[in-house]
Amino acid sequence: MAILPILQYPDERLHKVAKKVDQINETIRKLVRDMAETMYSAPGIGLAATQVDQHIRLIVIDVSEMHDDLKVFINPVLVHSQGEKENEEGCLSVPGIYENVTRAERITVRALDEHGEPFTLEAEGLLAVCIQHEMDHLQGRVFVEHLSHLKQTRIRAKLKKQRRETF
Ligand code: K1U
Ligand code: ZN
Repeated sequence: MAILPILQYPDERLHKVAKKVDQINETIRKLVRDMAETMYSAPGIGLAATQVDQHIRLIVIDVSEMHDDLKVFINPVLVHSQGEKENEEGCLSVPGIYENVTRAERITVRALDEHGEPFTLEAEGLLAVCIQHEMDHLQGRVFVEHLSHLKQTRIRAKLKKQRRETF
């Protein structure tokens, strides 16, 4: 397995729209394992292929405390959403920034697993927030782009300062 580099906002590649996976093979399963290892080591609770510069519709998520409930979504489709709720979000591509975003409270998503088996999942709470955050990544959208232009400008300045101080 391997830990993959994660693209950092405002890298333009984070704005690419991911393409459908047309064949679920050993290459895809290796990417799933590498993305899971990258997510767990970050640490994070989700990761979209876009964030590791692979522009295909693939997401991994594990919101369990014990890191023992990996969920793999290939070609996910949101089939139902209900309600609205504001939640604090973070992003491995925007380190150190946590902001409130309003999203659907309950969702139903259809996807394929890493063996190509279709499944339907109803989610609420952190899992629902995380699925919507990761599906945004597949559309080339980073969570800070839900915020005002003023907040986005401030976040970019903060990240620049953070990076100047690190390197
Ligand atoms: O997409 C990503 O960069 C992953 C992101 C997912 C996410 C978190 C919170 C709300 C919505 C989506 C993260 O995992 S950020 C890190 C984080 O939230 C976390 C890290 C360790 C333990 C618990 C949470
Ligand atoms: Zn993210």
